[in-house]
Amino acid sequence: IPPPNLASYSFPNGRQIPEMVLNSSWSFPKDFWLGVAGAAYQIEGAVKDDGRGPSIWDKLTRVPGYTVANQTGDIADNNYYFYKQDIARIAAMGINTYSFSISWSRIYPFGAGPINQAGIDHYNDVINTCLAYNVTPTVTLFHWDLPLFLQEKYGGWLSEDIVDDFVAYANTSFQAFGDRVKTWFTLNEPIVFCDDYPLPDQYFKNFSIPYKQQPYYCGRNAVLAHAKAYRLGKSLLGNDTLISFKNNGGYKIPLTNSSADAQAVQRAYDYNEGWFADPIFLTGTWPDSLNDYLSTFLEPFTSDEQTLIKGTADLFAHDAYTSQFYYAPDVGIEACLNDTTNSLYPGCFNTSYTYSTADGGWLIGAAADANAPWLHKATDWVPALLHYINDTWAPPLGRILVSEFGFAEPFEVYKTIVADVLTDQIRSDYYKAYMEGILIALSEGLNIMGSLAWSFVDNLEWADGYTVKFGMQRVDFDSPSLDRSYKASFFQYVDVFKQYIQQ
Ligand code: LGS
Repeated sequence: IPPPNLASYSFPNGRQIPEMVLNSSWSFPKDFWLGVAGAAYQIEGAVKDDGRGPSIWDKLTRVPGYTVANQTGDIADNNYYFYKQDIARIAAMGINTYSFSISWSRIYPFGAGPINQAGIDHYNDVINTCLAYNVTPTVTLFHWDLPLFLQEKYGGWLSEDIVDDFVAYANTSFQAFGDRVKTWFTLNEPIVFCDDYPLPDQYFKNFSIPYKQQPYYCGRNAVLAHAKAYRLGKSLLGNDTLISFKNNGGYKIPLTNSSADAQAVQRAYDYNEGWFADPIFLTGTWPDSLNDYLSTFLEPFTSDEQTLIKGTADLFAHDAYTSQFYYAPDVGIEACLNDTTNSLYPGCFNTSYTYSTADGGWLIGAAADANAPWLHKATDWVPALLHYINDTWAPPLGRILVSEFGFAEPFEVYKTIVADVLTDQIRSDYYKAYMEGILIALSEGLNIMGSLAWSFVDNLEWADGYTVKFGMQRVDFDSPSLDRSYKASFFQYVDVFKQYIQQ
């Protein structure tokens, strides 16, 4: 792939690259959420305790080779038992918001049916502990750990049966915790659990739906489940409660100035962000370019469904880690679209992480990457992406939340000296540049509600097991008490905030 020509690149919203940074005009509003995030299966452990039922991840981690070294979340950070320490430690750093997910299988061990009171008691105490420490809890209902029974009963998200079961689970959670939890995310990154994270065929696939179409059945059911849960949540909890889903995706830069690459970028946004954001924020249905393909096999949303779906988010919660280059397939977009055997169909865009390969791509977005062009610096792409979201999906009251961002420092897992792990310079630079990117967006008038750093501790990075570490705290996995230690990046994250918080 040739290096991109960035010389005459301009942002789609006409935004110019700031030549000089006017730090004096930067500030975080007083009510900015300085947050951290985690998710149940990645941190809790205790997978067989207190009546929890199995989730698909308990089974996936038993599929030989599915995770690195067959690592599992059986113990993880043992946060199920150590949550009080974990909350105390984030509060001590000055964090004001904690984003966690509920394990559906702790509330409904069978996915549906009998409720497990121990699960409700647990999350009640997590929430109460947050409040006792002046930390605001925000809750994600579904962060990929589907109760195994629902997968085996009807194929999980591939079946429309999931909608009612999800809404029942959401209902129970809203009723149990809604008096204290004022921000809810229904689904975490639906594109990832529908498309990017294929479940092994032999275990989970529904063979009555052609393989290539399965992500879109999942997506259809996910949108409906979200919309129904949203409507229910708002009617139960009222307007002071904010509900949305967590979308995800980085800033997309065309590799060249060709119109084909510009089209590839647009198609990528349609697929990656628009698949869920267009129906929920704009139209009640898919973006046109996606719809051209989906309408060949998927029932379109009825007009009643469109009315149900449209307008079911109170903020745009976006997980954005990086910027990436996009370009048209070699054959061109038209030829790609006409070629149904093409593995890229229906996307017809390619993506590349041109500059950093040493770490498998995670480094993209770091200001510290000496080889990164200016456009890769978080101070440039973060505000550009936030403007793009604001201009394209016009969230209510302009509310945008960076609901995940973070950095897996290259080579961290190979460091043998603990002090080297704890002085994580590159991750620190990433956090600083990212927060400055948010400050720039704020100074340009965007309503960025807060930032939730992923993650407050090293944890199970899904199929990567414990070999990819996103934590701002190290966990000593060899110590019996799984001791946590702050890394320098945690201080850096908080320091930028302290430096610019309105007095
Ligand atoms: O742990 C997950 C984090 C880590 O990085 C979390 O459960 C997810 O919600 C979220 O997807 N997470 C995440 N996303 C980063 C995507 C970065 C894209 C760059 C990939 C380069 C190979």
